[in-house]
Amino acid sequence: MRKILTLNDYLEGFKNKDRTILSRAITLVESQNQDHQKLAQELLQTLLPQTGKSKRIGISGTPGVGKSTFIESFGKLLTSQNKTLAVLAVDPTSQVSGGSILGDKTRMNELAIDALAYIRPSPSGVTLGGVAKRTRESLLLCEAFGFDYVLVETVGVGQSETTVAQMVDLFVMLLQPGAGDDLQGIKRGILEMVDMVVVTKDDGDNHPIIQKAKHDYERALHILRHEGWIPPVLSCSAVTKSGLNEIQNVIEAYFQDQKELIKTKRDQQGLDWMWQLINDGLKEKFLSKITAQEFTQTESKVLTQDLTPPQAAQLLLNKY
Ligand SMILES: Nc1nc2c(ncn2[C@@H]2O[C@H](COP(=O)(O)OP(=O)(O)OP(=O)(O)O)[C@@H](O)[C@H]2O)c(=O)[nH]1
Ligand SMILES: [Mg+2]
Repeated sequence: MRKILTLNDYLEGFKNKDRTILSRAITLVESQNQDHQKLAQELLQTLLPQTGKSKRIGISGTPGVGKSTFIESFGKLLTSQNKTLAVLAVDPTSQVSGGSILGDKTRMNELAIDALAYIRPSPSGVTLGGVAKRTRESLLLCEAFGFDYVLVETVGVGQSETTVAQMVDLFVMLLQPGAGDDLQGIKRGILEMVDMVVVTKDDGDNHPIIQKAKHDYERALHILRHEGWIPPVLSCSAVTKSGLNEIQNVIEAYFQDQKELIKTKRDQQGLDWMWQLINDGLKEKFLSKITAQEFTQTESKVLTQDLTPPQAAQLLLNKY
């Protein structure tokens, strides 16, 4: 059995830059066990003053668009400049497909053994809501550990994009025209969230399609976002590595020049997080006050029209 770690063990491990301790701290915040949760909160509280210094970048896109390969190439570019990075994955589908974690392992081969990089696959067996909560906390742990960058990879399915957009400074959408990512196919809500678009796989015969798609995306973003930061549209090949330097330059310029925007974003994200936790906590308390039977009975009355939905809701809320 592994030794049970105390708060001090964790803090000591963080001070000594011990990766094993970081991994165990993330496991601690992912744990459902109440004692673990209590210790995790104490740890986060103690480490809080050391957080906030990383560049938080979200990487999203449909399955197979090239997220992991991009992170591998971009990550290697960063580490070649002696910069450190942590990679977290938010992937609610991986439990179903089972493929992505394996995929990530094989596609981040070099980064996985790079001493300046740290890769943490998705937590398994938790719902998206749970993943979100844990990823936020894992992100803070990585910051406290001192990584220059924290990259969060998420597959662009359902709510996960919004979830990640709400915890990063720069939300990057990877797109692959010709594989379903034509302008018409992209949800408007997503274009409203992105801070940067990267067209992937700009190699081989793809170049002409990609040039055209870039113009389309640019035009769409200009129509949608005409003030403040207008998301740039770039392209790269994670295989030939072309375009990666330019992407890095744009990213660095964003962090350099948009400090105020990033501060506003982080402030808002902090408040949203607090309210999210209040909502979750209230709901949990409310649900614990009412029995399953009371719920079923009230639901039946709504179905038989003995109660209107507002009456039913009021009846249950009154019990709280
Ligand atoms: N030609 C070319 N192929 C690429 C490039 N980037 C990724 N690929 C290929 O595209 C496929 C999917 O790449 P991944 O990096 O696993 O994509 P992903 O978005 O992480 O996929 P999921 O994690 O499953 O959602 C792999 O076969 C890669 O080799 C690129 O820049 N050029
Ligand atoms: Mg992947």
